[in-house]
Amino acid sequence: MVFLWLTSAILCSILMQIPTFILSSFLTIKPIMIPNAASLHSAFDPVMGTLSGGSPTERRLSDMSGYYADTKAFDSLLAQGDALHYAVSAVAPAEGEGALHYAIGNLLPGRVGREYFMTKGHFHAWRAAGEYYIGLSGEGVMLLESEDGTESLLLPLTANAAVYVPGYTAHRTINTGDVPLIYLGIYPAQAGHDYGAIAERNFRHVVVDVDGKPVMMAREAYMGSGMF
Ligand code: M6P
Ligand code: ZN
Repeated sequence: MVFLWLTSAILCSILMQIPTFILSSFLTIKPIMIPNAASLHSAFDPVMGTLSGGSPTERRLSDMSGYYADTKAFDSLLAQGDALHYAVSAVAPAEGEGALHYAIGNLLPGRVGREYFMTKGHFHAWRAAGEYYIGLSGEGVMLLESEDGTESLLLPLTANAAVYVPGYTAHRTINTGDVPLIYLGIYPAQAGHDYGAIAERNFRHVVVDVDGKPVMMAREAYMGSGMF
């Protein structure tokens, strides 16, 4: 009796699986693709600004030609040597819609004239893409500018602070401290970098040292101020 009951229970459960089996063989059910496990984990050093498995990009002072307002100060600094200005190490574990990439940035301290050392700054090629910046160490600010250049915003980027960069917004990182500014940027894989507009017209504002404090000032006002 028990044997009969067991056999019919097993038969029933096999029969119940059949429709699912047939269905799944006809429907293309996308398997969950887990990329190479090693690329899913990376360790970063919040003070050294390194990231395991990242692909590195280095910007030297000469790469910043045309970005700083005080060209005399820029030329005399460059004459002392083409030093490393900032380094970025990016991890791209997956591509396509929904995927995220991230990078650690290490921006050295210093000034060109009164302007603090900064990144080139960019829009995203896919304009709607936003980005999170997370400060790890050092002291800095993020300069944000709307696409039409009419709105600017300066936000602190320090350890334990996050800055959200909305889509359609140019963003530049600026080191206002005395030690390297280390931060993470997390962005959609499809964001892309568009440097063209900034290389051509730059940000409308500069961030300059006034009595030891960072001040955001209209570029034209700074140029005509006699401050350099
Ligand atoms: C962050 C991220 C990177 C970016 C880097 C340097 O780490 O936003 O995508 O490349 O900062 O900024 P930029 O590309 O403007 O030189
Ligand atoms: Zn970005």
